Amino acid sequence: MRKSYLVTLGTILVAILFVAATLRSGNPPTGWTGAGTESTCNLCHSGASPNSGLGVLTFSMDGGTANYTPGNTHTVNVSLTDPTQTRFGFSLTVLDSNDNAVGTLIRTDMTNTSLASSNGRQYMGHRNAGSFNTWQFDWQAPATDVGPVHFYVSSNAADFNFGTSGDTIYNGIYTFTTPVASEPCSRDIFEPNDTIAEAAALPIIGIFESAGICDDGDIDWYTFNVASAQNNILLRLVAPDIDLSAEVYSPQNMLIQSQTAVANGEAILDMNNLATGTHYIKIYNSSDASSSENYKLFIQRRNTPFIRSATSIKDLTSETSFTVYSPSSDQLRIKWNAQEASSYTLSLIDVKGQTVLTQHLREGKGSIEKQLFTGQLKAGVYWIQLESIFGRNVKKIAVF
Ligand SMILES: [Ca+2]
Ligand SMILES: [Ca+2]
Repeated sequence: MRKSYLVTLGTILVAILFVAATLRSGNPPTGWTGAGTESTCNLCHSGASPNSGLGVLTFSMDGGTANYTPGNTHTVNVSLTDPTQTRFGFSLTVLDSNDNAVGTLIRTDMTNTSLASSNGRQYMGHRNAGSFNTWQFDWQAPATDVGPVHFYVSSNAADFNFGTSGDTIYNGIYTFTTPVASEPCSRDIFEPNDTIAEAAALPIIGIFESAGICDDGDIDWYTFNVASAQNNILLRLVAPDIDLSAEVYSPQNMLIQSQTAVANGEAILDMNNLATGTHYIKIYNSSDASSSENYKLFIQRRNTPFIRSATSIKDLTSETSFTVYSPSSDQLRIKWNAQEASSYTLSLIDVKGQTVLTQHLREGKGSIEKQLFTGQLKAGVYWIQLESIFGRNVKKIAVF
């Protein structure tokens, strides 16, 4: 009977003591939405880099439209979740493409939202920040079509420790246009962008809904810039009807990654540790069908690498982060917490790279614990590997 001991745990859990931090417990200050030359909440609230946490900022108008109607009043929903934080707040303003305020923001929830004006701009925000994290208000569109309008949102998930550290900021830009229902290309605000020389610049974060591929062989090129910080980029292409493909090229025009969003699906391109400089995105029709298609582009950046997810944009690196302990001399127990149901392969690999034990698992979400019996193994160093569609994690052990 061999005894097994844990020699090193690939990841040492470090208890990080966030010393401080709550967000503006009353109402948010104005002028911090990221619109135009504004900074975001991150200038004062420190902690993780913006958009780098486990949280999700969501934004919708009228339940998910990409369009506004001149003169109409639209209902806007903003929500922010972050499983690691307890207090939530946001600030938002609306500008046209010339950075001029556009339309009218209207409070409809006097308990949970606040409205302020400064320098000719309106700011909708939280009121008396607390655990409340889903806000609703109205926006009346201008009387005439003013082209694309952009909602700039900076939100804060805070740890409620009465300071500005330990908070995570989530920023987003959400663009809407007037509807032109029948022809995708006539509502494509980025055209002409048919060649790489005509590529349209995308902000590094946000959702872009006003784009389409036409049935005349249209190709859409975009650029985005990568800085030395937050050089992990996730691009998501959603195409409801026909197969569209996305390709991403480096500043040297080398293909980095390509994915196809099959009909009624999406493609996720996770690109980590990118070089600094201007990168290029190409969107084109990769199906046999000659048809037009509206699509959505989501782009996000952060400091920590993205691990590909088949289902959604969120940090799933923790999906395969496990702990190991040895309750008796001949067994190891492996524990992890699954955010979603998934298939796993749990393996024990020897120093020659040979897999000596394998378990194929199908698990629901929640806390999972599995055991490996090591009594028959030769003494030596082994690696435990837990792999799923979300990623892979390895820890080294020794069997004596
Ligand atoms: Ca187009
Ligand atoms: Ca085009």
